[in-house]
Amino acid sequence: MSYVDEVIAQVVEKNPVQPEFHQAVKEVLESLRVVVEANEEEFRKNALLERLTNPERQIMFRVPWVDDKGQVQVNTGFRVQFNSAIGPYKGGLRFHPSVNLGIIKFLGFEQVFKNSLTGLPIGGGKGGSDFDPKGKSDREIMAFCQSFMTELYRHIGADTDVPAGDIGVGAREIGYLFGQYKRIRNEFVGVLTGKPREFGGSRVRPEATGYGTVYFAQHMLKEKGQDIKGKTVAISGFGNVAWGAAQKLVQLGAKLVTISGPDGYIYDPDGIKLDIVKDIKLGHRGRIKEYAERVPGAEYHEGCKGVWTVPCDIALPCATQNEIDEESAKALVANGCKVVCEGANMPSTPEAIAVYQDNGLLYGPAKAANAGGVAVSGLEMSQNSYRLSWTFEEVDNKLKSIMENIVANSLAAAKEYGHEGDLMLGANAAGFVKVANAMVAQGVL
Ligand code: NDP
Ligand code: 2IT
Repeated sequence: MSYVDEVIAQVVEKNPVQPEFHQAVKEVLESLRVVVEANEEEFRKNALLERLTNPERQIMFRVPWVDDKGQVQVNTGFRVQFNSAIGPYKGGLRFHPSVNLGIIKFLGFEQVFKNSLTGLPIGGGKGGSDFDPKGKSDREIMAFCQSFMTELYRHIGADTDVPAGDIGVGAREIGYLFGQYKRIRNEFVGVLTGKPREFGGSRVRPEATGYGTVYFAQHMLKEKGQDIKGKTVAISGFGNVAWGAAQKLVQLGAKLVTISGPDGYIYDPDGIKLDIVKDIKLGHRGRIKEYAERVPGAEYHEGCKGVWTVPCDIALPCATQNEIDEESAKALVANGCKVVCEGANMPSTPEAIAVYQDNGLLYGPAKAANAGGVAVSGLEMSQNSYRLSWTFEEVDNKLKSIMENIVANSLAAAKEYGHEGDLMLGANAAGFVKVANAMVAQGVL
């Protein structure tokens, strides 16, 4: 059996009931086959793939908190410190009822390669809780965040592990988490990123993931001599990433025709009006259905998968994992879609990716295309260390060049390993090689 297949089999056997983690490992290792084969003896001797797929540390803890009725609630907290070969662990926190150890491990594993691709000195980690922020009062969110940090603080630090946001964790949650860390440690340091601007947050961080995904799509198209201007785009989600992407698309002259939530989607064939979206989203944290009630000609449809059945040139999945399956991928192709660029983490199933490949779509894989968020988090860490704050233009220009470099480095790696134009293989290879070299250089850890 080849080394790659041996390690995949071990991961499946040793990590039962973690299908998302298996999926992420299989995708990376299978596309790294050519790289591994070229160095098989050295990698095997160093047990490099076994070490790469085993987190350095996995922390699980109880999070008790009191709800508005005086009832004690109990959730589970997670932090998986996956790999620190090239820098302190870095990655978001997800608060969503679906969170379990396997989901956090898939996200942490992806984060290792993504962070390497940014070119910044950051290792990979991820955390979160099965806490559901939906429908909770501000006080309940604060109580939960304070309890969560009362355990997490002992495992993190500005030079050890620097969490940020992900699904269900935005500036409000980061604020409460930061406050509690500062109170317990009596230290004002850059231990979290995605902070509000008033206490060390970087400009552009709220928009960074979405902006970065659109910059990535723009560079992919440019490589093919095409412009994003005038293209029709379908987006899923209605959160941090979708909102950043929507704003940048409209600025660049693309036509955005959808947004979506877990229950349904909006289709506005005349182009989504961002001022209305902003009012619903930021004005009163409302539901997307309201958009169709306010905009003549816009339609609301039940079911989140339908968003992939509208005619479009470009699809930007920005909601969650495995949101595009084989059927949705085929629907995209049938309706003329030529580009899929992933804002969410692992939004396409392996079968969907095969459909993109078989039909010659331009495919920007998540760990490359959504790296803009963590990249600006890395820039926030630098600004916090320097105790200064860069302008919007400075950060945005750095983000643009990081995304451009990721496209260029991934294409170069794809070419080096004989798969010209394959951004998935190229991104996995480029991200992996740096981490692998650092691990070997640091000895048996
Ligand atoms: P948010 O919580 O801000 O937004 C998530 C959005 O997706 C919400 O609108 C949510 O709706 C919607 N959603 C959740 N589940 C589904 C579903 N099954 N179908 C359709 N819509 C759904 O999270 P983010 O925008 O931060 O994260 C979105 C994705 O991007 C995730 O995969 C995340 O891991 C990834 N990502 C995030 C980064 C960041 O910087 N925040 C960086 C890189 C990747 P509702 O609120 O109604 O549940
Ligand atoms: O998936 C991701 O890259 C994030 N949620 C952002 C992580 C970060 O540390 O900014």
